[in-house]
Amino acid sequence: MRFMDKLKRIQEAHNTLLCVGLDPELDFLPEGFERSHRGVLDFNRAVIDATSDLVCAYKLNFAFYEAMGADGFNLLQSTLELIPTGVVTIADAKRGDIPNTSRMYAKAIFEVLGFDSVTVNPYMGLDSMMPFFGYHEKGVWVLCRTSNSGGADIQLLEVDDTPLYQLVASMVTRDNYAADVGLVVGATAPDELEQVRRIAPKHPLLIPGIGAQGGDLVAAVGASRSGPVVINVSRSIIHGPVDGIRARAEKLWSEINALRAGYP
Ligand code: NUP
Repeated sequence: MRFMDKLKRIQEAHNTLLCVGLDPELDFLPEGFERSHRGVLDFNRAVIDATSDLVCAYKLNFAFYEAMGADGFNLLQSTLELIPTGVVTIADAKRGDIPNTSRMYAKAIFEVLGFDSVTVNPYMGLDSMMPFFGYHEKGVWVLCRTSNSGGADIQLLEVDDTPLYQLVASMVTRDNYAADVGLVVGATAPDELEQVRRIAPKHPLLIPGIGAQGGDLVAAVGASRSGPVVINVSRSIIHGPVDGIRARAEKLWSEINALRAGYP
């Protein structure tokens, strides 16, 4: 099944655009969880058990796992095993290198770990992303306009009067690839989100920045009117008392769906 078919199917089945970010930090594990890789796995299990019917995807940011050393790599694998079949998995690894090296990155993430999709960094150009784009049945999310304030330092620079993030959006969406290609656009940049939608009306967008980063939920959900959208929320769901995880996820699920219900 193509990546986009898997995403569409789960979004319809669970009536959701929500993706929960599994970004566990030892220091933020709720009470009752051991401060160890075993405790992190128990925590990820608790998050998945509490939210799997509310989400279309889980996004695992590699930084939080790599910071745990060798245990972290095993945790990526064992967490993936806990995610129900049908729910999309996103490796937020922001990869990209010379083609020979990117091939190994892609192999590790798609074949060894078995993720459905990965985030890639376009800074090294199209050939650095092609090894990822070559995978049938996988998804690739290209960083376009990131949610951090420093993203503007580079992404808003203009080349012949066009901001770089718009050139990235045009460059990666003008052709079809074996993999399904989407763009990462932060909810903290609602104007740019609109511009990206203008350039790529039908391409999937991965939208982080809701909650802890103060992003604009109305703009994020609005982007779903023309094409698929996945809205990631990490800290504002997974931080806090463990028995509140479901309620926090449900609140966002409801807010997102209330906005969608208002569209003609
Ligand atoms: O532009 C981006 N902004 C962003 O926050 C691209 C990302 N991949 N992320 C990631 O999304 C970030 O690294 C973290 O894993 C998640 C947002 O987390 P939170 O702010 O919801 O806790």
